[in-house]
Amino acid sequence: MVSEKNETRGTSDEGRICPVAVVVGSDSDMDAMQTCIDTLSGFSIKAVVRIISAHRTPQIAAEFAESAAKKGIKVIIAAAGMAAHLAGALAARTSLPVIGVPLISAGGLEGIDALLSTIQMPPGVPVATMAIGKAGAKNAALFAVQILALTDKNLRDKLAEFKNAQQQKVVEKDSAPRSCLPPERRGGTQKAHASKHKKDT
Ligand code: C2R
Repeated sequence: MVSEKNETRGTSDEGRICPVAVVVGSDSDMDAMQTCIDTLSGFSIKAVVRIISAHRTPQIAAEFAESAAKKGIKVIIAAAGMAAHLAGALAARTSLPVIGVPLISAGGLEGIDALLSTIQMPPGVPVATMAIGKAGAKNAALFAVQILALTDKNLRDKLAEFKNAQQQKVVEKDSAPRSCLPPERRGGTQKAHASKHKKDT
């Protein structure tokens, strides 16, 4: 039986409706998924975080998925290692978008086991599967933000800022002096690169 406490935790965090739930199969997955939680926080999204296993707590998993939409959750992120059936099991019981994150688990097959278990869903029950590990954890958060941004202008603006900042970081790194580059590229800016390219063509 699912306790009253579990019901409340699933609805909100500190009395507030959370649009994203981050569900992990075990507390041993929390380190990898902290990246996901931190990325969501960067967009001022506080997630409901739950440890639920389709294998070890199947009843709680079923009840969580079936009641998620009416609790105000809009996107479920499900992360697990080994035979990662968690995302698929939740997706089977809700129409909310489910984003799966395959994780590397001690004793597992470097995440390939979790990747295949998460991505190879039968037709009719989609799970949006991310990359293995921390890259996937971060992208799961961004994908959830993109879904929520469809109906939230504030989030759309924040996503645009995020993309600009990300681009800027790469451009700055590209401008840093590097001895292996030809002299005209050392310490050059993107503009310098563009003008050289123009001259060459
Ligand atoms: P423990 O570290 O607790 O032994 O778990 C977890 O996500 C974790 O990566 C080992 C691994 O088992 C995974 N697990 C699943 C599911 N439940 C737990 N794949 C599930 O329901 O899919």
